[in-house]
Amino acid sequence: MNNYQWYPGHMAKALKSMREDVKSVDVLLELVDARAPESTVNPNIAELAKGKIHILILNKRDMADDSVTKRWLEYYKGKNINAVAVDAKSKEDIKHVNTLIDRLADEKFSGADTRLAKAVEAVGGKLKDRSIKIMVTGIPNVGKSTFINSFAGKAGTRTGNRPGVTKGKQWIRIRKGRELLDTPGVLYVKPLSEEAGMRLAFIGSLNDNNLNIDELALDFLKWVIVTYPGTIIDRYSVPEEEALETMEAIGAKRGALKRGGVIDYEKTAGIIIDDFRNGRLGKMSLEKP
Ligand SMILES: Nc1nc2c(ncn2[C@@H]2O[C@H](COP(=O)(O)OP(=O)(O)O)[C@@H](O)[C@H]2O)c(=O)[nH]1
Ligand SMILES: [Mg+2]
Repeated sequence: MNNYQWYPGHMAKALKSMREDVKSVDVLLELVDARAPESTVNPNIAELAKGKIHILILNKRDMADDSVTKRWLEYYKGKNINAVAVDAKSKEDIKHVNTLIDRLADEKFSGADTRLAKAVEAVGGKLKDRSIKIMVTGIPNVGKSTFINSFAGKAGTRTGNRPGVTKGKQWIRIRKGRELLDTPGVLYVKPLSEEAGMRLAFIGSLNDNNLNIDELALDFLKWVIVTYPGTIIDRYSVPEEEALETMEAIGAKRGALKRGGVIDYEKTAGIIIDDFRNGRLGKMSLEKP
């Protein structure tokens, strides 16, 4: 059976909630994982982002292979897609996102606002400055909450509930003329292939409770030994052999043993996956353009 299942029920429910919120939004910041941008992209984004500024944020760039991330950015540029690579915890990177939003918002809204302002003035009125509304979206575990915290910063003040936003959600005024929805839009993806599902599982975007962790770690070892040779040797000081032998060697080395000295596969698998997800195996990309 395929270890990398998805759940259409979640997807439909999440989409419904997001469709409501997105109505009052000008800018959609779509977070994907810089290590696997293609597999972590939102399936319904084209529909949701229609008429809005859409920026692809390749998050966790600090965990990805820099040369591959650079290629992804060139790839998106070639497709006229706004994309920027960030580490959500870096102030400097957050600044880059703000600069990009300002530039795109100026291009898109300024002209229209000026014309509208002139028309309003002509009849003796004054146009009230309207805030640009920003929303973050992405599949599970791409760093939405972390990004929102950094992006809102200390200056972020809640501006209270307003019509058009789902109950329990609020706008945060992040600076003059910019408001951010405090809750991200979560969407789920149907993996396009078993490999895509595997990548989602590696990075923790599929529910671990539904995964066979031993199988996941074996798949990961198979992949990493071929793609980033030397990684396993460096980290665990064991030879890189067949995935199963390598896993057993890691288990033995780390003392992940059951009664009688047999390898505890589940524990060993947990160590490997945890090391990868916490960046302890080094910077790696799972997909190339
Ligand atoms: N290294 C690194 N870790 C990140 C980054 N952004 C988020 N994380 C980590 O990724 C995990 C999931 O982040 P979270 O914000 O909860 O993701 P969400 O499910 O999309 O809200 C957490 O352990 C974060 O600390 C990043 O840019 N770099
Ligand atoms: Mg979250």
